[in-house]
Amino acid sequence: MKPRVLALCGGVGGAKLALGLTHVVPAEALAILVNTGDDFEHLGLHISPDVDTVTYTLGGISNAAQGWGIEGESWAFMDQLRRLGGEDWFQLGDRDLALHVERTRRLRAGESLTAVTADVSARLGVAARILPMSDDPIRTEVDTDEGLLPFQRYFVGRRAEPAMRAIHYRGAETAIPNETAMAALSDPALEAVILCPSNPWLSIAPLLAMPDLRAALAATTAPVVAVAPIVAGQAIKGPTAKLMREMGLAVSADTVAHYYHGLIDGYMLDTADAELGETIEAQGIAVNIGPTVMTDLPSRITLAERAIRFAGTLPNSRDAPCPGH
Ligand code: FO1
Repeated sequence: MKPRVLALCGGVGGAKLALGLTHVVPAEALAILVNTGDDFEHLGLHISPDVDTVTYTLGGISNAAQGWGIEGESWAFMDQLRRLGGEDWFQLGDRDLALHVERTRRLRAGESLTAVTADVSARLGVAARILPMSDDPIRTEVDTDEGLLPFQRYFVGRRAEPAMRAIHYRGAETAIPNETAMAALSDPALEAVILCPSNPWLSIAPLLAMPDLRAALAATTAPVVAVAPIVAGQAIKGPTAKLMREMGLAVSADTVAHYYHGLIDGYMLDTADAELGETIEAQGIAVNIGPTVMTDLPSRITLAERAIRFAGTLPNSRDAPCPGH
C-alpha cells in the first residue's frame, strides 16, 4: 500500500515523533524517510545511526534516556576491544553490534540498505516502513576550526565542540532518493508530510540536499508540516542552537521556519514561542501553536495527532504568492 503519511526525520528528536505517529497512523499507511548522512564505516562495519535509532525506537527497545542504542545493553565487546587497543571512541553495545555485523554481511552480499532495513525492522517488530533516504552513500562532513571532520568524528569524537564553519553533504547531488518516498510525494492520495523536530542542518538538510527529493517535496500536493526543533531559544537536545549561533543565525523557532520556506505549508510552534506566529504567517506559512516538547509517550502521540490534524486543515498553499513579497 502506498504511504498516506510520510515523515522525514533524523535521529533522536525525529524518532520520538515517528513513534507518536505510529500510534496515530495505521502502520501500512506510514513511511518514515530517515537520514543516512550520519552513516560511516567503523571497525570495518557499516553503521547507520539514525536508521538504527528510528528502528530501535519504533521497535520499543531503544535506550530512551541515552537517545541511541538498545535498552539494557551489555558491553563485553567494547571492554575487550579496549583491552586490545581498538578504537573505543564510538560505543557499540553487544546487541547493537550484532546489527552492524549482520547488516555489513548483507550489504557486502549485494543487498541494498533499504532491503536490509526493511527486513531488520520487521524482525524487530516494526510495522511502519523505515526508509533510508537513499541507497547511495551520502556523508555529512562538518568543516570546523579544527579542519574537515566526518560527522561522527565531529558529533561523537569531538562532542560537537569545534566551531562549525560549513556543513557538506557529500554525494547528495548524485544520490538517488528512496523510490517509495518519491512515489508517495507524487501521489495525489498522500495526506501529509511531516518534518520531524530533528536538527534541520544536520539531520533534515541531508535529505533536502538530494535535488530530486527537494523538488518532489516542493511539488507535492500533500500539505507539508514541520515541527519546530527550537523552543524558547533552546534546542531540546543536541547542538542545534550552537550550530545556529556559529552560522550567525538567531536561535529561534522562526529561523527554522524561514530555513524551510518554500517547502512547508504549516509550522508547529511551541506555546512558549506564540509571539513568533505572526512573522511566520507573514512568510505564507500557517502556524499551529501548542506544546511541542515530547517528554513521554502520551505527549508524542498528542503531538503526532495534532500534526496530522493540522495538516488536514491546510490547502497546499505553496503555489499561492506569499503575501508581503
Ligand atoms: N552517540 C554518542 O554520543 N556516543 C556514542 O558512543 C554513540 C554510539 C552510537 C552507536 C550506534 C548508534 O546507532 C548511535 C550512536 N551514537 C552515539 C549516537 C549517534 O552518534 C547519533 O545518534 C547520530 O549520529 C546523530 O543523530
